[in-house]
Amino acid sequence: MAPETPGRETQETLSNLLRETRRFAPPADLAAAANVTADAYDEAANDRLGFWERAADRLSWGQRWETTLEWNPPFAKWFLGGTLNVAYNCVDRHVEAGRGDKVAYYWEGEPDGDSRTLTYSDLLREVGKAANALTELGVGKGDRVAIYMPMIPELPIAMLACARIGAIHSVVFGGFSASALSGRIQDADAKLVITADGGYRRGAPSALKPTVDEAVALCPGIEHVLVVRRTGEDVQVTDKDVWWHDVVERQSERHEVVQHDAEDPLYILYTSGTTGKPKGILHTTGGYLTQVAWTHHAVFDLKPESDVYWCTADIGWVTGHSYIVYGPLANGATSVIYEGTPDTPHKGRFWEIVQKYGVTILYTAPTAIRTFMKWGDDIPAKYDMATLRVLGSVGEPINPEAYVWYREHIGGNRSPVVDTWWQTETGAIMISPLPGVTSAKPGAAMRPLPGVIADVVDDQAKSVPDGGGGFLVIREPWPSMLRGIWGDDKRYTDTYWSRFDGMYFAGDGAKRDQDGDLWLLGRVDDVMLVSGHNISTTEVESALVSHPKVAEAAVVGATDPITGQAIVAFVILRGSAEEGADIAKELRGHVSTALGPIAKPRQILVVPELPKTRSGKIMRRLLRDVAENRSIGDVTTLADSSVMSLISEKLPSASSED
Ligand code: 6R9
Repeated sequence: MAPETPGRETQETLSNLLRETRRFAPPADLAAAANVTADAYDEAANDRLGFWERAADRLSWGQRWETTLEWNPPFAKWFLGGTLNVAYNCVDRHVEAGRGDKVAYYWEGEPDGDSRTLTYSDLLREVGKAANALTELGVGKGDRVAIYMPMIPELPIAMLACARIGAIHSVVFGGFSASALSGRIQDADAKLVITADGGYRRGAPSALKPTVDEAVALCPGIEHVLVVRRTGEDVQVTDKDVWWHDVVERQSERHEVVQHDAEDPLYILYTSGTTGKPKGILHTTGGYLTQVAWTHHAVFDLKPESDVYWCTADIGWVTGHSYIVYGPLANGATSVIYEGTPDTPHKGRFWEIVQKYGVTILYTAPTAIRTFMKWGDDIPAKYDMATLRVLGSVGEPINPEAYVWYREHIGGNRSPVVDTWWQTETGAIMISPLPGVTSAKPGAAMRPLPGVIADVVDDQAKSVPDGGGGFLVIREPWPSMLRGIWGDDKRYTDTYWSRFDGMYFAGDGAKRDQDGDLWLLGRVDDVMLVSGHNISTTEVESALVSHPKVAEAAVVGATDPITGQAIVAFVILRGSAEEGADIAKELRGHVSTALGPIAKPRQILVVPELPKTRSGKIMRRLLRDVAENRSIGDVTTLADSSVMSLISEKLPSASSED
């Protein structure tokens, strides 16, 4: 039986307010040459496991598997009996096939002119040396290695070296604090940390090593700290430290490939979720690589011979693991990696990089897109971006208006946008249009990919009909699914598999429209209950962003004596918009027209910034504290903790009257 969620059982499921009629069909030339056609849906529907077997056959296996799937809910094993090496699949096999001179990464540092090009042959040598160095440092199969690095080539090299020898990496985003880092090192019981003296952020060196020193002081299990010299700034050297340029550079470039079992762990990646201790999400080898490689090939229509692909995420997040490192390299892609921020040294930096490398596929996040909208259309207009042919979005629901802006101002109205829904836990993209198949709707993730069985259910676990809203679930195991939470099977079962019997519950709300297409509506923890209606934050935010003066919006439900909860909206205006006295009235009227009076915010506050996690997701929990005049809760996961005081200052001017 599903546990109770107080207050929700008797309520209607998510209201479905937004009406969107725009459609964008795939470009004819892209459709004609697409890697994946509509047949894939039929193939997978007829024989789901056979479909994933064919996807697995895109990889090179030492020994082919015997059992495709062993499912003891909620524990799945894929491709049992099979052996493979992830690093071999990502690097060696491309060199062996004569593509050693092909560029794997164009790396662009933040300081102007700082760039490096690594071919697949270069990568093979670097990964071989790093794998030999890890062995010399006493790291073996199954050992955990914490990686805390800036966005430099040594980061994917370190990950691949771990994968090569079967060590389990745990990449910790370089913006996390010493206590976050030490907690993750301790939870995984890592024996080595790989780091750098620092990286470049917003035009200046930003040190990492002091944070590592502070963390390692609390972690007696750490035997060595392997340090890349990136900025050349002075660092304190401890007796555990070894320099990358000493230990790695003197190693042999040759490292014999060893095969690992398909279910051997590949990595742990911590995700904090909304509350509680971070969860160490565990991914394994064969199923993970199968699904990241296939989805990267299918969703981005990657042509390794001609495409230049750029995912702007940080490798410290799952998006970087799956779609900067493992997926693109398994497919032999040429990718761009950029070290810095989009506004350094100027706000056209991304578009300058697109122009410089002739980027053809761009994968970024709605938070970045809305920031570019705020900065103004004139900035991307200065650059030649005619090479772009597919655009992707990930991380949050993309508001229809942001989608249309991205399509028009970045994609020149010619490139399809794929809105890709997935999670750290799912490992790979689960719901997304296919660029050569789907007539996409702005703001919709559309359909589960072939081989993925997703559904929207009500609180009784029944599928909602077309036009209904509810909880997004996955009904069948998928190859790249998490295999558990590191060291805590019970938490794994409780967190993901207990809300609905036999289904994976992702924590997101969704609706299925009249055509059966899926729209993500945000985390269910954020859903607002207004006069008995469950209203999604995403829909109200999208209505606000569709107003020409609004660049970004976050809405929350605040306790209200009459309606139970009332909607409070925080908005950032576009660069060109004036904050007139009547803006709140104007926007309330706009939402009321777009969605209906039930969704009209009680209050609208114009703010300079919104609180975001370091991966760019809006933290509505903190805005609820502001809206309910409470003292503001835990801000440790905020990217910029000063944002909350900027927002609180705005509060007295909040107007709630028409
Ligand atoms: C890949 C990633 C997962 C959560 C997920 C959902 C939100 C991600 C989305 C999306 C709507 C999309 N999310 N992609 N919501 N549309 N296309 O972001 O992983 O950091 O674990 O976050 O992000 O709420 O549950 P992760």
